Amino acid sequence: MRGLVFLVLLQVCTGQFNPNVVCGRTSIVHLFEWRWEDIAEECERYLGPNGFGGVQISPPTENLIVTNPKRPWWERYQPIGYKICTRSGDEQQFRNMVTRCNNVGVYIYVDAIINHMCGSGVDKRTSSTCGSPYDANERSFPTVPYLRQDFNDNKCNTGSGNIEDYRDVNQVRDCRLLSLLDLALEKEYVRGKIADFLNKLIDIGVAGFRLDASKHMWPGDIQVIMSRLNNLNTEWFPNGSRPFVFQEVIDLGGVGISVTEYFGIGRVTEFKYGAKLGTVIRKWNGEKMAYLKNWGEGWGFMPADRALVFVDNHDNQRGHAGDSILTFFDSRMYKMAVGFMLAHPYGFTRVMSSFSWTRNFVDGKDTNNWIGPPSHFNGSTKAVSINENTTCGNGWVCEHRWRQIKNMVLFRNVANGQALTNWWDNGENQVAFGRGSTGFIAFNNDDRDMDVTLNTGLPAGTYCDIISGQKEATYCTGIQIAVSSTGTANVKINSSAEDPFIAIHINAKL
Ligand code: QV4
Ligand code: CA
Repeated sequence: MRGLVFLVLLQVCTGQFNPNVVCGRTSIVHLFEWRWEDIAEECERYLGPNGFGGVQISPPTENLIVTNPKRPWWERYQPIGYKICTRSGDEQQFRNMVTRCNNVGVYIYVDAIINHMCGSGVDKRTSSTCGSPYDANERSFPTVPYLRQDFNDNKCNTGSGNIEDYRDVNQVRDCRLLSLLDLALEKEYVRGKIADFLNKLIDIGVAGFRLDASKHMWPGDIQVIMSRLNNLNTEWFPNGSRPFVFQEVIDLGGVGISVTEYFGIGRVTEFKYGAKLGTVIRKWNGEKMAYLKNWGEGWGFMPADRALVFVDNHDNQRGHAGDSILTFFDSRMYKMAVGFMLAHPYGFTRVMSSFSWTRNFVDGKDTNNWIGPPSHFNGSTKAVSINENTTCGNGWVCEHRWRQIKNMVLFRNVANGQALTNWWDNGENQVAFGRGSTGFIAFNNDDRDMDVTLNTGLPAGTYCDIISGQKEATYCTGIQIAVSSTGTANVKINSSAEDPFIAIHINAKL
């Protein structure tokens, strides 16, 4: 009897670390700034059929409309209430998206902003995406409603009321991030309003949350709010499923707040991952791919079962020139980095899917990094159009549809649960490894050609490289790789190859 109670508890407690993806699916994609209608279509026509586990969506909550600059993407990080009503769509479109995506086994993860509302200095005549009233100066958000006493103005100990020194934990959590009105999360009333809002989304059918600005919230407060969340909707999820939680905490190892404080609540974003991988692939600071042999905890990253990993995100893809982060702007290196991430067992993986903009670096900083999604003159977001060759149009980059990336998402599903095996490197930037007897990948990031015979761990046969092409019914559209009866393969990769890596797996065997 006691054992039974324990088991039940265990299932409930581990839920928040479990991504809730359909068994055998292993990645989610951030469809940054996409409209709900387009996401619903994408789930059905592309993500479901290609083994994606879920979608991180942009914040669904009503936000203020910023006109100077004109409709930046970041206006959505300034909520003025919890109505589901943004440039991505209204509540009905949101419900439609969740239902349609869930029905094809692609789950929805909401970017939830619960640390703050809009900026403190916003003029009350500024409009909002659903026309709801609010008054930042009066701290009044009537659609929730929140009032003056629901914010941390009195608790914050800085002169400006904003965070002035990141080394002071009290400031980081009780003062305003970027002047954004900081909610008093220790208050019963505020906790209740946030739990109601998240529970509404859960009941609609979402599978979990990205908790924006988690570093700026006391872990104890988050914990209490999370404990009040409903189990997931049983129309799609097993009884007793807990919402998946991943907390946005940027911890690059400096002073201040550590990711470890958040491990009890759910997963945490591992920002070291993309920063380090970018440095390695760019070969900066003497880094080499050979050093990736102990990638993961060996590099000082958090435990694999706590990590949410990514090559770039919507913030750091807009970073300064000279940053190591790789993005679609550096497509050749980017594909290698995403390929490496998806092949490597460490962490739960998120693929980025962006819209394009024209960068304008001034003193190393991109003065255009505010530019919002492709939009019409009236500010409404443009639809994602699909070209005949399956890429996207209208300014949407759709990295997740790049053949190399899409195929590596499938590779990760095939290799799920298999350990990293048969590591090989040349001491420089030629490396290879397998995933048990399910998959094998090799990279040549050196300036000389690669021509070696390696242990793949795979059964004998002819395989289609899923980077230069893929397997169609009975043939390969790209390179073929022969695996011998002893599991070895001759791997040739020219340093000048369009994509200097190859990958094979058991579902791409002829
Ligand atoms: C500015 C000044 C303030 C000043 C204020 C006065 O910076 O010091 O007091 O004007 O009006 C926008 C502007 C920013 C402006 C702010 C308030 O860019 O210049 O403040 O609005 O008007 C996104 C953007 C921000 C944007 C914000 C709100 O990145 O530029 O701010 O949305 O619209 C830390 C945190 C981490 C955070 C990261 C950006 O630890 O949690 O900074 N990341 C998340 C999101 C991110 C989002 C927020 C948090 C806020 O990933 O996208 O910020 O929700 O590292
Ligand atoms: Ca706070």
